[in-house]
Amino acid sequence: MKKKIALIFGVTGQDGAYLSKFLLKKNYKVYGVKRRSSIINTSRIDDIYNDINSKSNFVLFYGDLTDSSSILSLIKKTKPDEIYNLAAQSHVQVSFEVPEYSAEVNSVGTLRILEAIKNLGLEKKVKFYQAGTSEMFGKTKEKFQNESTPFYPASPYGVSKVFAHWITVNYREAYKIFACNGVLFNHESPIRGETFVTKKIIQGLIRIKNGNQKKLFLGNLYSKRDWGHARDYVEAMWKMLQQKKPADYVIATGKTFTIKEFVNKAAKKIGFKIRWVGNGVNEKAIDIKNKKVIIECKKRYFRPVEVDYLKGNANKAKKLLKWFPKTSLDKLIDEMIRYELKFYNDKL
Ligand code: NAP
Ligand code: F7E
Repeated sequence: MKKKIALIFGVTGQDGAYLSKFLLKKNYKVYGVKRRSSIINTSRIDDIYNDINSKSNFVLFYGDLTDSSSILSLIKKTKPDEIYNLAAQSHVQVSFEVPEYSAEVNSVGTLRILEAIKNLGLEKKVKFYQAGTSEMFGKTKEKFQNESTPFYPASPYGVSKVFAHWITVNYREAYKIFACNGVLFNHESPIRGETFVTKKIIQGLIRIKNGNQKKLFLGNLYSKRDWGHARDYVEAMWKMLQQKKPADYVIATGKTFTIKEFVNKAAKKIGFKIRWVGNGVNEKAIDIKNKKVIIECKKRYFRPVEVDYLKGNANKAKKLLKWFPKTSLDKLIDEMIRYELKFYNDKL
């Protein structure tokens, strides 16, 4: 049987790495698009990347979502059955500092891929996945967010993804492209980017424990997030593209925790006994054993507008995709800690 071909934009990111490995296991030929950077940016996929072997099922090309010509020529060259758009300026706080670039990549970049599919006449052949986000719900007041919850984005990142969501729906309706939006809630893993809060907390606490760092500086401890595992979530992306009809799906665990609860769980597992003192930006955590302050809040990590509360309802995905989250927050934290400890000869 002919191998299915997938083209992944954002292949060097957390989800790109998990999705590539998932699709290779399913016997796909996977083409990935990486952008040029001044240092090598393939660390998450080095274990599957072999640019010497011309028969490899995993091949990388240079390209960029700000560059229509590269998008068009890569789709033409690779002739994919499925395109996954995971590429983005994905950091919410950074999007306040580079709002125009975030829109250029996240919004117009998505449009560029859809236009390329249309202009190459591939509307009937290619299936398209768009990486949507719970950040689109932003300041919502709904207790659970699902596919019918109105969007109220609260950052340039969230707003840029709302455009990407609706342009995907629009090209599905106008040109009958098999295009799906996955509205994914936060998902983490050992290879999560180091400036996202879960990785920052675990890496910081382990460094403190090993004497390589004195303090961890955080922002708002009271926002709540619905955290799952990236490995579980890439399976949902693939499942969306295997359905008879294209549709949009919320992917979430249905459980939510504050950042402080995450810190408390991680600190305990790493072997700290901590006591919180103070309020707001003056809140601190003290290591009870040696009375040292190990966590402080810093104004610079608070956002101009915060998304306070996210909790997803993935019933549609459970029913139609038979998708279920497999990893609890505790298991996720354990896995992230185990991975981090490898850099310290497993010492705590
Ligand atoms: P990530 O780790 O930040 O990866 C983003 C990827 O996009 C990287 O490969 C990055 O390349 C690439 N990229 C950035 N700008 C680009 C450009 N101009 N042209 C081409 N590629 C570009 O993000 P992730 O956590 O894997 O998330 C994957 C997607 O899901 C993103 O679209 C994100 O917005 C969305 N999402 C993520 C979550 C989550 O909790 N993780 C939840 C909902 C939605 P470099 O490696 O060179 O930086
Ligand atoms: O922040 C608070 C921060 O940056 C989570 C992206 O993948 O998920 C991610 O966006 C919460 C926020 O993720 C720090 O204020 C406190 O309330 O880990 P984060 P995010 O903003 O939820 C969504 C679904 C995406 O789509 C995005 O691409 O933690 N927080 N102190 C902090 N956050 C960070 N980064 N750093 C801190 O020091």
